[in-house]
Amino acid sequence: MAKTLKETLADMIPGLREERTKLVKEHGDVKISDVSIAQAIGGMRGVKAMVCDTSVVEPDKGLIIRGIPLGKITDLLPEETFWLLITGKKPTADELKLFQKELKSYGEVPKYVWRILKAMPKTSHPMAMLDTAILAMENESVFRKRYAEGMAKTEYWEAALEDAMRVLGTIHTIAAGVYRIKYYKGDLIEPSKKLDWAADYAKMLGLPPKKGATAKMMRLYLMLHCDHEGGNVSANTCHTVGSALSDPFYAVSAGLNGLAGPLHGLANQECLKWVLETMEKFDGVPTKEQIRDYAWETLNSGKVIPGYGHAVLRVTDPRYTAFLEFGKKHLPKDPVFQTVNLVYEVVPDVLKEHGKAKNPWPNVDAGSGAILYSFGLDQFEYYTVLFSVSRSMGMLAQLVLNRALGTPITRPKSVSTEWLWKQVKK
Ligand code: HAX
Repeated sequence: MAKTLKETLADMIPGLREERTKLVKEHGDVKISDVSIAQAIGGMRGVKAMVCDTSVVEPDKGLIIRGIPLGKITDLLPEETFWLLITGKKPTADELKLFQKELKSYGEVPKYVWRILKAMPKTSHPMAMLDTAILAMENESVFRKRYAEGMAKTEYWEAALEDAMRVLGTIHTIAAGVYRIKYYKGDLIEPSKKLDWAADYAKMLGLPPKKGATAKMMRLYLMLHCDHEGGNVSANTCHTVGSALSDPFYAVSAGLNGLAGPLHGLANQECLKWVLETMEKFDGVPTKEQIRDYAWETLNSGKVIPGYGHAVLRVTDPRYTAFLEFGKKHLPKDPVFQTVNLVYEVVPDVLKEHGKAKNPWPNVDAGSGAILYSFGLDQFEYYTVLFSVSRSMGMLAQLVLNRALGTPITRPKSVSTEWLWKQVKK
């Protein structure tokens, strides 16, 4: 008989704990990184000082989930992806079915969450609404209650998993509610008892089904944004907050606040805006020469070209490639998608000539907005909410594993500028 996620994790965790203890006891002194002044000042870029097993990002390959390059698993459902992230294996058909059923049993959004969202100013950013809702739901935290009752350290992961299931089971419903409340789309749409996570989200947003293509787009979108190893702003923030044993509602809400930044998740809203501005300026699909001119105009005015560059990647993001393939299949004649394609042909050379960006290639955000736009999601500032629904999977998988492994509170050492000068003079 198929095992639940909790049973599967319970089988895995003793081995993982043993491995971690062995690494620290027998090899704890092995050096894995040096830190330069440039790195200490420059956002710790490249410093290896945390462990994350859910996925890795190779500069020359992109996202690899549990040893599998992203390009090979883009057909996984988000639920299968979450299972893979947290357990390291794809679920069997029976495990998937059981997990989907279980996830639905955590799907109730408390009424006070809707009241809070409806009371927020209509000018609130949808990310502020989503993050507030998740934080408000902290009231439901099993982790917090059990901690107050004196739960043993070895049980932290079980309570964290309970909360993780509650966040995952409700975040798509809350996100859809944010959309409908914020953009006056009418009454909230109830979750379905049958649809998978992504298809249900698309339905609750109220998007037209387009003969099943909308559900396919949403599955792909939610799969592709699921995780990006541990050091990015949202994952790292969630990790740090969770390491203080703040429960998963606090930690995920905090991580999502980081995702709301324009250099991180908000870039997808900025990116489509840039593409549409180009189209508006040149009255339709621009020529390559016109895109080149506009790219230089953007750079010369001291702005970045959104959707291009990355802190780790040094090749075209495989997530961008997956969107490109989807677009070629489903939207070949869409003018916005055609413009995105042209931008890809022009901007890397412009950025190379500009000479600043270490990576002139597109990241995930360069193409995702065009796809969402053509499926009727024309509220750009909402795009990061979709990203958040997906990224909650990675943050939660990492968090549950960290509680299972007893990862201690994060506390790197900071140094003063004066101390840096002393090192320079030594
Ligand atoms: N356009 C113009 N300049 C760029 C650039 C771009 N797309 N990407 C990097 N640069 C510039 C940087 O601003 C920096 O300039 P300064 O030295 O004047 O500060 C210089 O090139 C070196 O930066 P880098 O080392 O190549 O890049 P960072 O690791 O510092 O930053 C960013 C990575 C993704 C933030 C950066 O490439 C950027 O701002 N890109 C545009 C915004 C974007 O697409 N963000 C989404 C990233 C994906 C993501 O996390 N999504 O959630």
